[in-house]
Amino acid sequence: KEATVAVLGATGAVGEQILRNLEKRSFPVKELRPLASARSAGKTVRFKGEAVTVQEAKPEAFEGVDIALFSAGGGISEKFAPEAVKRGAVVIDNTNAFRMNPDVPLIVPEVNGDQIKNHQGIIANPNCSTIQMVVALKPLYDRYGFDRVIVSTYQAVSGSGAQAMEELSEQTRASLENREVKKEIMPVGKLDKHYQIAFNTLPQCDVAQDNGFTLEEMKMVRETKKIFGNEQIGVTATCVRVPVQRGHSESVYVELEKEFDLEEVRQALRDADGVILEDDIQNQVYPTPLDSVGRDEVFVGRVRKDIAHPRGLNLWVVADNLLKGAATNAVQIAERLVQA
Ligand code: A2P
Ligand code: 11C
Repeated sequence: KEATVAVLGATGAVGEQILRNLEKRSFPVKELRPLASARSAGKTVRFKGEAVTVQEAKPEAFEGVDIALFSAGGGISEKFAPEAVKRGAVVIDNTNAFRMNPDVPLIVPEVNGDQIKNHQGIIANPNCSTIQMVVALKPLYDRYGFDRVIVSTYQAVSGSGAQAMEELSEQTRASLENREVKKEIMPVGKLDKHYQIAFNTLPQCDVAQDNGFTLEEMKMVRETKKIFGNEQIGVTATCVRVPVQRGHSESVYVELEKEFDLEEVRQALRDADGVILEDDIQNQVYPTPLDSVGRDEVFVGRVRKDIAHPRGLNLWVVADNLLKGAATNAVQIAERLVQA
């Protein structure tokens, strides 16, 4: 079925990748409607070799839209999702606005794609660092079970948007040229205090919560429970920003419920939907964020048995945060909607 598709945030880091993904996957687009702020109205975006004019996001812009992909920030989603749904669109929302709403399915197609049908107009795309972790853990959860995950992330600046990518480049140039390093965005654009990200790591992605964790860390906790449909799964996360443009990496540790054979674990990962195993440390084979750029899959390496716990398993999980972490996952959900 052909669909009229709106992309809200079409000029942003994720929006741009949504357009590329719709093209690459030959999504049946009847009409594309790129939407952004008033600042971008009249600019054009490239789609299937043509320049398509960006419109200002307004409620009327959703008239006649079948599928609306949102990636313009949580506040914008809260404002426009009800307007789009009222006009008959299904919203696939990339922000944190509706993820924990019980009426909104939180979907990673490889893990819980069967729940897409339960939507009432809005489907949420999980946070990028959650998506890649649950895709890698799904085959292990099904085969061996677990109720506790310990994760540390190494997150690229593109998770904070196009301006953050520009800030990393400019800070790197300024440092190397002994110019003043301007600190305006990282770690969190909307906070007043900023740190240098070039040649540094920052143990903060998103705002602080009352419990001492950051919102990014708490997203990993809550979203993992919801996606697996198991409130008993405990996640403890430390989310760190690193001076990488694209591609999030994660050190993931799980204690499996059943005994496991390492070769069997590797085979389960090889067989899993959306996973590519790159695991041979003796020959220096493992995934890196740079190699993940432009790829839709989740890459797993450094698979090893904990020395201190007989059922402990360590993994290194890498994915392009703008693709499987955002645009690809959203377009995969849209594909299931048009196929239904
Ligand atoms: P614009 O380019 O007009 O500011 P990123 O995550 O890379 O920072 O991108 C954010 C996206 O969200 C951009 O496409 C941006 O459009 C869009 N956006 C920001 N504010 C608004 C708004 N008030 N209404 C609609 N879109 C917005
Ligand atoms: C980051 N994970 O890397 C964030 C970006 O809740 O969708 C995505 C934020 C979100 O900073």
